[in-house]
Amino acid sequence: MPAASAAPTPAAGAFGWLRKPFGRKSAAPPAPEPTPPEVPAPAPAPAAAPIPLPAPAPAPAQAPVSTPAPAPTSAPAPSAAEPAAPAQAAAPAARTGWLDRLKAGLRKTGSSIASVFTGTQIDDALYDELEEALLLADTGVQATQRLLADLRRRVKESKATEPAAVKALLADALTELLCPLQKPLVIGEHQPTVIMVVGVNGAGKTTSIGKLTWHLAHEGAHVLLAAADTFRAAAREQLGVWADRNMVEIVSQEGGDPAAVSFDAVQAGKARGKDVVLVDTAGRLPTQLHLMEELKKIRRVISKAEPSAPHEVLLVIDGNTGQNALAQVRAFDDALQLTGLIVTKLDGTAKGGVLAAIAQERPVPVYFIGVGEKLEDLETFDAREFAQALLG
Ligand SMILES: Nc1nc2c(ncn2[C@@H]2O[C@H](COP(=O)(O)OP(=O)(O)O)[C@@H](O)[C@H]2O)c(=O)[nH]1
Ligand SMILES: [Mg+2]
Repeated sequence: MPAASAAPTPAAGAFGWLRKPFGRKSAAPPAPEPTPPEVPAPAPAPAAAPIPLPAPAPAPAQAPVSTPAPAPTSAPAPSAAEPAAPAQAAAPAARTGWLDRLKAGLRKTGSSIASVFTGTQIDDALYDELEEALLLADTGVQATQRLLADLRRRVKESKATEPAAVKALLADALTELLCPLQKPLVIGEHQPTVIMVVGVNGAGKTTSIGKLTWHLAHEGAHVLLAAADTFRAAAREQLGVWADRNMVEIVSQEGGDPAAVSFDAVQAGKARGKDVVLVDTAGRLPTQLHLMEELKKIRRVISKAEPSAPHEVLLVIDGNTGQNALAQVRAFDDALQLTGLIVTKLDGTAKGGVLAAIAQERPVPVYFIGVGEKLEDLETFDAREFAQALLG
């Protein structure tokens, strides 16, 4: 029996996104899509083919962290023989906790949108108010127009007569719009899976890498961190702290060239049989062209170390950035061909509508949302949950 089964893992399926049972030599088919969209997505089906993992080294999971106890430990750890259970089934309690925090973060937006539906009539005034509320929630002009048109159609079809019913129809419309963003990160197709993490300063890159590492390590995955934010000693140290907490290795080099550090890390990841290499980069604005060039160089150099890499290029965006987040997605995507997003700080004052704008204009999948500063405050994105949280 694989050693990982003995580790107090917070249930492989608890987060629903890691479909490779690390440390389990299972020939069983991967778990079903963790969160099947409830609404037919208009865009190409987002589901990636689940990937059976090339069974990694017998992975006795790293001893878990000395940090705050993981929320979901109450969920029964799956036996090694079983494939990962779908997320919701595994940890409803934990998931609800997340949702509460997300809802609390989005409450202001929710209450202003919800107030549109407190009247007694479905009339033009209602649609006007809704338009305003959506725009104020950072939804952007295009996504707002699309949602309104879709909503009017749904109202007509369902012959709804109560504003409250319109709110439910709006939740459906929003869910459908957000569905293309709902896609899990799949780890395990490559060994190592190389993930490059980019974004503006303070977006939450290093914190998100720490959280991700924590989840991966708890699944028995062997992670290597690359401190490619080489300019600031503080940045290297911050990543070092996360590495220590998670008891994973780190490749770091004082004042080194970020591309060289990334190259070394990928080489080391290959040589040491790591499952995942996470590359932390220095923050930059997309308008800082020379720094964007540097990111492209990191990307190129990574692929010299491993031609199939980087397998993921993730942009971390601060959920409070408003419409500027969309500009960031466009710019980083143009430069680096993003494969996914992590949207952080949705527990704060974020308005949330920007995800609708992203879905409308540059639908890069949202692999995770951050809802707090703690290790476990990272959750997969679920279109319907998010739509409901947004509408209050
Ligand atoms: N409330 C909250 N704070 C976050 C979240 N993610 C990151 N932060 C905080 O944002 C700040 C900047 O994070 P950091 O990871 O250093 O950003 P980086 O510059 O992109 O690496 C830190 O104080 C983090 O604790 C989140 O999801 N929620
Ligand atoms: Mg950082």
